[in-house]
Amino acid sequence: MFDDILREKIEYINKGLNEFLSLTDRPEVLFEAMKYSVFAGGKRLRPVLCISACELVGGNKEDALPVACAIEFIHTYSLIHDDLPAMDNDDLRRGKPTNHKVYGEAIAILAGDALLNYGFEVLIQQALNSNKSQNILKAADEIARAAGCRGMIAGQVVDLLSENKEIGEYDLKFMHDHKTGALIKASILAGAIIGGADAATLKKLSSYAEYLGFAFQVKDDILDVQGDEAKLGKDIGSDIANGKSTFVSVLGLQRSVELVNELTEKAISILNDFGNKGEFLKSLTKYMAERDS
Ligand code: GRG
Repeated sequence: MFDDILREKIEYINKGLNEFLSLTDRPEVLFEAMKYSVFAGGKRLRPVLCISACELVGGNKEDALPVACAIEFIHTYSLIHDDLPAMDNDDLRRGKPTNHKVYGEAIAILAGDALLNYGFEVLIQQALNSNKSQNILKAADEIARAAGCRGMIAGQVVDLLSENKEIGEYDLKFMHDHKTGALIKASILAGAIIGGADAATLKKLSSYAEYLGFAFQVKDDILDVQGDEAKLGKDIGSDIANGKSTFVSVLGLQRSVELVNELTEKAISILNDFGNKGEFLKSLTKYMAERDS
């Protein structure tokens, strides 16, 4: 049941992404590079969260779709840039060659820039063409702040400055809250705003999003360490993985697993206030904690 609903939502989002990216213009390589990374196999967690939060508060998926797609464009830009030689210098993303490996560094930078810009173009167009433009602007404001200099970019800078250093739990939490937590939270709040949520509901969903985002990050570190251990065939749980501190290196594997479970329970308990309407997001919260990629 949950799997079917999730698949349906992902198909709906992929259709939307496809339509928004059906624009072709010159130069072809730019549009090709943008599409390459958007369709390279992401889980679509942020757009699913956005649409589900909209439905949770009584809104409909059609209104949330452009916002959900804009968020996925911005997320994809961040991954393209994160993989660049000047940042993480990764050859593979989602099991496929990274954008700069396929198109070269200059085109990858520009494809990332183009996706970031196009995300905001989609949001502005939506606001201009809607009779609920105020809500769309409020959602766009959440997304802009989460992606910007006090959000994801600040987290990325702290990440770069922390390379090859041991950092404590406080700094690690700051880094992840900004780098990944902020856009996850904005996805949920933007969806709820589009769905017409009142201030009290937004406050509740804000707490839900913080627990969910934190659990997502700790789980991501667990998956990274387990992936590296499988590759190296040895226990590296207490080392700094790839020159970076992780929740596993700071807290240990066992405490990290416990923490994911505790945060997931707290997130789910907030959804109890939404009755039956909260069931899908509850299952998604569990799915995110139990995922293996
Ligand atoms: C370059 C400004 C700038 C920011 C980059 C998001 C980010 C900041 C870097 C990503 C690095 C990373 C792998 C962080 C771990 C958590 C995370 C965001 C994983 C990727 O998100 P998923 O798992 O990705 O939702 P998919 O591929 O499913 O879309």
